Amino acid sequence: MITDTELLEARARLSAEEQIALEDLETKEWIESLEYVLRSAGRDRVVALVEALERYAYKHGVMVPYKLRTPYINTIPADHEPPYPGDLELERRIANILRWNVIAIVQQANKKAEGIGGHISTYASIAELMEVGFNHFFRGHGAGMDRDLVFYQGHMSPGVYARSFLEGRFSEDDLAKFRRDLTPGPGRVVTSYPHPWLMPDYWEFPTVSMGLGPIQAIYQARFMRYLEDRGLKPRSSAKVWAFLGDGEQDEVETLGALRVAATEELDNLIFVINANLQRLDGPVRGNSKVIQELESVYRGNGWNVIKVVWGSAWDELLAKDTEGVLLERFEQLVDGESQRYAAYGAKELREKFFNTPALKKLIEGYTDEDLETLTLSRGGHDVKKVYAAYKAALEHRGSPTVIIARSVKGYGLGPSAQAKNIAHQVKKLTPEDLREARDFLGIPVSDEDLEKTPFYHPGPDSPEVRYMLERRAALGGLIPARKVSFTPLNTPDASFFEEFYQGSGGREISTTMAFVRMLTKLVRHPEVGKYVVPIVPDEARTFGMEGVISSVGIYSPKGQLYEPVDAGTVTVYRESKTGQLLQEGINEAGAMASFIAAGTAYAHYGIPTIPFYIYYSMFGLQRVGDLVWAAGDQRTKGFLLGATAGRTTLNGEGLQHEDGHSHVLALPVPNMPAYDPAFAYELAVILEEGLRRMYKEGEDIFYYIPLMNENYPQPPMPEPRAATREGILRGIYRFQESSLKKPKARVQLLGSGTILNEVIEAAKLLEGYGVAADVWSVTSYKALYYDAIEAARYNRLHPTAKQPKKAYIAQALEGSEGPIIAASDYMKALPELLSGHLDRPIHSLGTDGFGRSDTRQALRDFFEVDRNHISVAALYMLKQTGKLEAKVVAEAIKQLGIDPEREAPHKR
Ligand SMILES: Cc1ncc(C[n+]2csc(CCOP(=O)(O)OP(=O)(O)O)c2C)c(N)n1
Ligand SMILES: [Mg+2]
Repeated sequence: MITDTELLEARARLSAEEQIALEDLETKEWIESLEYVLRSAGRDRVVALVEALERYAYKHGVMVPYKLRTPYINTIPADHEPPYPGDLELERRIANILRWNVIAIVQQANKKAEGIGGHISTYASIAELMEVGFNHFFRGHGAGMDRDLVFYQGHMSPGVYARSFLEGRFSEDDLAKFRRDLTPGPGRVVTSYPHPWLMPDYWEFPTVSMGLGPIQAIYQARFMRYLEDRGLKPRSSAKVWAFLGDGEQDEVETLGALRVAATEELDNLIFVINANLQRLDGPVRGNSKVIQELESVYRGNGWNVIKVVWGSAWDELLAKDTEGVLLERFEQLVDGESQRYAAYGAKELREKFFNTPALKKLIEGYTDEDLETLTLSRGGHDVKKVYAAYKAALEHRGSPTVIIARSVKGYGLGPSAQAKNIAHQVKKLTPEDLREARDFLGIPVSDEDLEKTPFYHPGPDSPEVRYMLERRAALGGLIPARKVSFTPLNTPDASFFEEFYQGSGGREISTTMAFVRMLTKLVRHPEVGKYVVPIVPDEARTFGMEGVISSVGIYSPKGQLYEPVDAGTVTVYRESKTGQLLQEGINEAGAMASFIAAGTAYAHYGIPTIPFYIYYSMFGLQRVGDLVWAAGDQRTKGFLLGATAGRTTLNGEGLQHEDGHSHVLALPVPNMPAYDPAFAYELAVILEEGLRRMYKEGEDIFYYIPLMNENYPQPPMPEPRAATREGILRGIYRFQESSLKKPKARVQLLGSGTILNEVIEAAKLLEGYGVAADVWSVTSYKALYYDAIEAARYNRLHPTAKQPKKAYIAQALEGSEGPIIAASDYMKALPELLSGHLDRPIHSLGTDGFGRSDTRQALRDFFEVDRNHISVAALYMLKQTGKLEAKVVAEAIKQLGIDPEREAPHKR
């Protein structure tokens, strides 16, 4: 037999021409073989063969370069397109009427109020992508659990309003209220962007902060599966559709969770990227092709990618291109160049795109008009191509699909805006552009009326409107629509939490441990238990929650395909298809998106799941603050638990871990109560009340509660319980009153969280100075602050009121004696918030500055929140109010070993 070496040598002896001829012959034979297989056995067999070849090559040391990019043409060739089920001409007219009304909405709004803003160009580019969905795919509420969830690209909201107008849901008065939320008069609130907070019967998902839509859509699709796998919801064919910008793809939140969607095999998820090649300032990738880049990113992450690059006008040229010259030219094209063709039209396309004899030959006989059509013939504006892609996405199984559709930013808006870099910012069209747009869109508005840019409605009996309504009726009703059918839960009452009200009987436990015990109890609650969704970002062990993992199991759609290494132990790492806990890995943004999905399931499915997201407090509000804001906007319910909180309470981890500011970051979110509980009974009261308010009363709020890892005996709830309970919930109650007989002076000490223990110790120290100190637990500066500013506001606006309102903090401290000193493990700004609402100043101690690693004692000394500093602060305030001599304070500073010349902690 001939050896490998002999074979190699024989081939090497051939002349150059002979070698080329041989290679041509080989290629031809292989392609013919493949062609035979394709024709006789179909596409799947071709894939299997090519894969087998690749495996063979790899085994013999040949690395076939892995390609994530396919040619710059449509994924679905023209001859594979399904027949179009709709009325092409009617749909074209509808899309153009909608485009016109978007111009009218924004133009009118800006004429009435300069600078009110709004966007025209985004919708102009996405109209067909949306319309194919509205007319043929998106299932509304009538479809029950098969209803699709749609994330609308934020900046195209005027197009959705325009549709509601044609459908008869919105009147002209409504459209005239666009971006005028506060303007009285007829018309409903029509917000700038999708805001469920302001339009709770309409929008479901806030998407306008770029990147938050995509990550939320992924976790929404995942949570849909979770509900189905756990048997809380019937299995359905529902899809999550997310319409996204190509510029938006640059956000880390957009790309960061793509892998999750693929590993979880979310074939109920469809992304549609409106690749108009532009963002706000200019081209997204002027020097290359954003579609090709995104294709590789999504393919690399395991997604099914469908490119919709070219419109039907190019089909004829592609069919003629037997030599592949057009394909080659497509590869050379960059987006900046593409954009110019859409902006400058036929002449430039003829000269610059068809720039070789072979290419010019392809367009022989093409008129300028034909070429003009080519410039705008992009996949994203061709409903037949879009339909084919959506249908393929719907039928695809095993992974999520992304459709990347090429469009023109400002399509149809006239020469000043269409595909120009300023397109995104255009609010008003010039009179010439308006005329061009009207003609291009075919809107019957006279020249005289053009200036007013009137809304155009073809009439309720017009073929267009009848068609739209029929299509929507067939698909389950008009959308967007947020319809909440809330069934109140019988949430656990005080008796459920009784053990926590009794204290730990001297046993030293942390509030984290108390919480874990409460959670463990809650998941077993007969009514509420199954709705509890514990969420952790790979931190369960940090918080002592490993027992929860084994008892409720980690959700995995695959179950557990291996025997866990700790099988047989009580804290086994148990994964299960019906697992209740969401283990999100090191991914706070993803976990927050899960929190939102779980906390809004009451609205989307009528299933009141209760998320408890337990995370490292430092990596919460400051890490995912924008998602928290979006959670508020979309009326999320649930509990955010910032564990290992407190700048000096988490002691060994240093400045990147020690959180002393989340409570300040919690202030801005209006519907998020924030508490800083010191004791287990406080936490129990807050949880009980939170469950009641959210899941029994149906309030759209969610809670922020830090948990601490410092162990100490948990005291019983002070009597009378009702009063303590009210104080805990409203933000302050007296924990203990000094029993010092005949004190020289009296002070009021306010403490929060673990620092309350230091305050209690300070009260003892102060007795040594003859000072009586009453101790208060402040559970929520946020609650006290908002109550106080509300009272102040009432009084300001009701100057003649017989009964001025008094802030709760003032009521609580009324009649108490002496200066007020407040200490917490958070920034000093929190107690300062209350200063103006009391008859006395508050002296505030807190943990401003970068943290350090050391013992709790050392840290509390460093940040000046320990018992010694609290005592000195109390003595100083007594000196300030003339109750003590300055030298007593100076002596105490010395006695307590405090260095007064030390630099302030926030400067160190
Ligand atoms: C997080 C965030 N950053 C910035 C913006 C401001 N912004 C609004 S639209 C836009 C450009 C959007 O481009 P693209 O995603 O391509 O959408 P298009 O309008 O082109 O469809 C920017 C930067 C925002 N809304 N959100
Ligand atoms: Mg764009």
